Amino acid sequence: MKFVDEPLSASDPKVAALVRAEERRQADTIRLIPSENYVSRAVLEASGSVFTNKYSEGYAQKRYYEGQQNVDPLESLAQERACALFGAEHANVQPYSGSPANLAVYFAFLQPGAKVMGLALPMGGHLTHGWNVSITGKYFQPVQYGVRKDTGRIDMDEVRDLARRERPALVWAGGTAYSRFWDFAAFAEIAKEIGARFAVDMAHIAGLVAGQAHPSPILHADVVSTTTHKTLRGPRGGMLLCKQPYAAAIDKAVFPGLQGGPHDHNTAALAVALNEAAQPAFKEYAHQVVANAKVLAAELMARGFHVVSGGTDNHLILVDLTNKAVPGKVAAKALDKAGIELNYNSVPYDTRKPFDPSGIRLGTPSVSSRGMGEAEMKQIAAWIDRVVSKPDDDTAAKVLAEVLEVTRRFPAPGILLK
Ligand code: DSN
Repeated sequence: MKFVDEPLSASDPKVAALVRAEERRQADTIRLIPSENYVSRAVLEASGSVFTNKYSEGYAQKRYYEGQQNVDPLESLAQERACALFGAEHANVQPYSGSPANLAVYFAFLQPGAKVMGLALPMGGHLTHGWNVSITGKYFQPVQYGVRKDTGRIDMDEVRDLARRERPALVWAGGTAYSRFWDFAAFAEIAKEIGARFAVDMAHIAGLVAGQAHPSPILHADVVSTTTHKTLRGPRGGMLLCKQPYAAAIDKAVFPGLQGGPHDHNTAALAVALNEAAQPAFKEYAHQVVANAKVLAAELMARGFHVVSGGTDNHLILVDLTNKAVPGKVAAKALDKAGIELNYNSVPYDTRKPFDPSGIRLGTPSVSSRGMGEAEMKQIAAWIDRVVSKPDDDTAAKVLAEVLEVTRRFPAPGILLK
């Protein structure tokens, strides 16, 4: 039974080496993928705790396994912290991630074949809001709204007209590549008028909502889904917040409807992250994320980059590189070599294919967690410009040397390099 007490480095040097290498990569890189972040050491410690050993199907005081003396208070604590942080009436902290959380919304409220309305994936929406390759677009009837070609923004008159014409049973707001405020009140009014349920997927902006740097959907939506690992800076996972009358249906949809045992180690880490997000420092962080994104967007535009919608209200920037004559994938791969990590992304009305699109998507949650500010955003925009203007190995190597000098001045949270 030697393996039981051996540290990872002794029991599995191959995996240990990959963990060390990933720590080094995350520390040395300017990470701009807007859905990623750095968790604290406390969140990492909780997610690597013995709660990973436990099964606890059910909910507090109503479990199907014994030994819940610590899981029950843990899950209740996470629920209380979630409700307090977001001003919600009920929280379910068991969804494994965002897609299962969203699927639970369908299961709670709809019959197969029902009409659902959401922002189309190529316009900045999410797969699970009814896109055709997703189960939500195959088992339900999708109605998709977009953004205006001239403004890059959602037009609420178009959304209203489409909703009145199609009368979906569920309306989604929320997306993965939309950089503007959502008019949650207008969506709620439209859903009410047609007798639809209104769901908000706030995965990308949850941390901004928690830190009051973005309007909250809680009072407007029947149910709010979120992941917990993006701007919220928690472990990988999902969460549903809803009004009390929907609590039983949502809980039943998550378990036993969709999932088995919750991942209690993630619940522990989520409880820690929710407590961190309730601190005054997190409010400062959320505002810095937005301030940094605005500076980065403005600096890119000053260098001739076409930022979709002409800027950002949140943590995210979508850039159409068509005028630079460099495809998104070429730019993203050259930037990765230069130590600047982002993702290639479709832009609204893209004429290129999703696997080789015209744009890049970037954001400021991770660099803001490192304490970077305006000066660094200006520097990052200049680096992006240099690499996109000349996406070759020589330019990437020169920029990488400068990137390393800056990343070493801003240690990555949660990572103790050995
Ligand atoms: N993969 C997430 C993102 O990057 O936005 C969405 O599910």
